[in-house]
Amino acid sequence: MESHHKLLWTICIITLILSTTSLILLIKSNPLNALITSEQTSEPTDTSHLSYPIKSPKDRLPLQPTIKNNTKHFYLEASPIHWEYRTNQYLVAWAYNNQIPGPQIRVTEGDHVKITLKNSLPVPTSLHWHGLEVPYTQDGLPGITQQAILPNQTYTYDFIAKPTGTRFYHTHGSVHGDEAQQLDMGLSGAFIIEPKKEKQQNKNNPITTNINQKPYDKEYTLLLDEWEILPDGQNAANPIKTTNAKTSAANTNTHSMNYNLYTINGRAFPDTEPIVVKENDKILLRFINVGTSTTHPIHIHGHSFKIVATDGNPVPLNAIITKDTINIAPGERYDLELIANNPGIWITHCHELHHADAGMVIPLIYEGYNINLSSMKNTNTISHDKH
Ligand SMILES: [Cu+2]
Repeated sequence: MESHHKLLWTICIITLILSTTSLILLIKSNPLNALITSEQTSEPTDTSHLSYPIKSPKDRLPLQPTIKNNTKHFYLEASPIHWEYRTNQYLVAWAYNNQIPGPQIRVTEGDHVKITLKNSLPVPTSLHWHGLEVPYTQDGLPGITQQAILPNQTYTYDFIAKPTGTRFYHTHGSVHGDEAQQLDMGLSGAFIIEPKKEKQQNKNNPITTNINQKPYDKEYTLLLDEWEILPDGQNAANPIKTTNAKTSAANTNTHSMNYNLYTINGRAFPDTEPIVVKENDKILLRFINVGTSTTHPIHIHGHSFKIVATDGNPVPLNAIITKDTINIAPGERYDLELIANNPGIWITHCHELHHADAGMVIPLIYEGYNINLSSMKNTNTISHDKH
């Protein structure tokens, strides 16, 4: 009987040593682990105290227009939500159609576009078309080109979409002086205008035919944003603090631009949705800085890229330069062409490394290498359990 117990103990100890060793090896073998915070977990969290609808990337829906009389009509609704910027980590955001960033609007140059915004926010708001050449009456400036859209009101914008390129839409506030506050709550989204068919065949347009005339295999639109989360978990930009806050900051403007969370497409590392490529793919990366205050030097590991468009406009072929880091200021867009010629697992991140540490990192993964991403998530959970 005693020898049976001894055998069991020996098996237990050997199993423990083996599993600990393999765990250490797993952690060491993954270069991304240095950037992972230990409090991440995929276990369910008690979210009963959250007062707004809880939304995450799985709630994203592509924005499809209603097409009538040759007009593409898009519908947006702005409303408060709890956005899951990391697994089980939430912030109060003001969102278009319950998602951060707002849904991408994608049309062809010359399209007649109508966009109806329903304001379900607690404050008046507006919608501005950044980089689009719209009539000034459609520019969305409250107090200048229109009255702010009051809560529960709708407003329809109407214009011809031009010019081709990476553009975006964002709130312009309710009055002069609250644009930054509203934008810092998350009210922005990409507006991509594709070239007309005849322009697509224009050999001098690097966005469409680019350097060696090979079309892009895949494209990603990446919105960079910044957030200030207070110690009690409130979004500092929120003028209306939730009533169940741990501190009584109700209706106090605590917005001080001490950003401490940086997201790519509404998600913070390690839960940013990765860029997935295939070897030899030609990739178009459309970066848009939708933040209000901070320039991000975006760096891609293991690759160089060509800047093929600035603020949506094609760079002439003889002016295209090659870099691996690029400063992207608030409101700016850069279209980068990347040739997937170095298979493996990489990251793209802000090289203001405090921003990277606070979320602005996105994996760049070649197909066939996904296994390391799941081990990253597993290790993450394990490190929480040990904590
Ligand atoms: Cu940055």
